[in-house]
Amino acid sequence: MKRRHFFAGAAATAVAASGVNRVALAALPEVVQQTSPDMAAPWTPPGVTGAGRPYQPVVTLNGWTLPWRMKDGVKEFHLVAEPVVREMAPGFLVNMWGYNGQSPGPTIEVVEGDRVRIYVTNRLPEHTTIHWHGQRLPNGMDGVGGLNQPQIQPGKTFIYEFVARRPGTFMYHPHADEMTQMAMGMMGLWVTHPKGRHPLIDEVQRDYCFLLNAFDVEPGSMTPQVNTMLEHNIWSWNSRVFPGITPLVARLGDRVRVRVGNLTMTNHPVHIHGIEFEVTGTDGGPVPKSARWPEVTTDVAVGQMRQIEFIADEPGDWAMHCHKSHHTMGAMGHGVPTMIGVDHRGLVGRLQRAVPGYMVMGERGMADMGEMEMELPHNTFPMMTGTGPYGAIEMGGMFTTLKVRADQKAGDYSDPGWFAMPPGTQAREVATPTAEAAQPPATTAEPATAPATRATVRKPQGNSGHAH
Ligand SMILES: [Cu+2]
Repeated sequence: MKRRHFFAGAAATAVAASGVNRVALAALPEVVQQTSPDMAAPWTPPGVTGAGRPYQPVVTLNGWTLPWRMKDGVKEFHLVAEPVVREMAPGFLVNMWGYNGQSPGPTIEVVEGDRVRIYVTNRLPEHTTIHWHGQRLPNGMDGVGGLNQPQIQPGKTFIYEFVARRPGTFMYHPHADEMTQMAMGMMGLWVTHPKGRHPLIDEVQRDYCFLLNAFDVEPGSMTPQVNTMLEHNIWSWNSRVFPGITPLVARLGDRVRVRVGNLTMTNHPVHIHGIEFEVTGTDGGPVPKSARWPEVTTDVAVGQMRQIEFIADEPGDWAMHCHKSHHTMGAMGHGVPTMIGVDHRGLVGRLQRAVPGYMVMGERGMADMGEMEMELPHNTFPMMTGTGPYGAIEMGGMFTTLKVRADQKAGDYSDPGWFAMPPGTQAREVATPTAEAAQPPATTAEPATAPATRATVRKPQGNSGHAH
């Protein structure tokens, strides 16, 4: 009797604090955890009575969809805010805060018109809340700590409950100590599918989603620095970096949708090779067809979502990346001096006597970094990394591939391997007509005796330079 009173009392207190109705007194939904950073197969709801309307599920890059239970016509979810360890790339582990074992948290997928109840349990060392970015909902469910609700204290569980009123792509993240909690990886995606046919939402064969996020993890350490505003050194998609990001796979001719949300503190021009796409929706809703235009890059500003669509009608392995070249790099500091054109001859031996192991780098550009087997500090990843069928792919961070294949089966998201190019369709070396034309451009700097205003220009044809 005492025991029962105790539990009833505890539940009543939690409910009173959350200000939600009595249905909450029922047992909490099971907490589903995911510890693998592998991309989960699309989650199709169980075919139980009242499971809701069917839809084409999304696939979260290196992520998963949170299962729900149906209770009295309400879809119930249980999110647990907690410390997690995320593998950002093979061998590179970072201490983050996330939800249900991962950062980002699981994707929540519902259908327009669904009544949704989300239990949020706080296992962090400080209070938190969840804001449902972009959703139409009652003001008290909007999740801004202090403004719309009291904070969820450590150890407590709150309930959010509302109807998913409009279809689209949304994000969720704390609105409590945002700087720290988002820098630690607390975020997730929410997809509301349209009920029935929607004039502005086409059916697609593949529907991918991911969040742009960023971390500042000192090489050799495991915990992000949370006060960094712009100089992050880890630029990631769903808390993963190339070569750890799953490729987007499509069958030739598929209509593909990609939903990209930005919860970093700078914009990211997301670029896809080989196809043209249209922005068919934002976090504000579907874009009218008359307002769409073809693009190959779309800038996703801070706090925005861009939903893009294309027909995968060109077979191959197409690069897909943020077009800011520093965002396709690994964890190297930006304090490295530019060494292009600097003549190191005669210097290395002397430097190595003072600094054993000193290495000349960068005097021909930085491409050598992609192939160099440098000894890295513990727990980081190379600045340029990943190997393709033709050598090092000199990228890291926000980079992956779009793999389009004629023989990819419908619903098969597995990596088909590298593209076999039809004979005669690949760039190749040409036999040089003269020895002179094969000369590489000079790399030495101007003579030390030259006046400061003088520059030597050499043309690729091997013509001697002329002065300016
Ligand atoms: Cu970027």
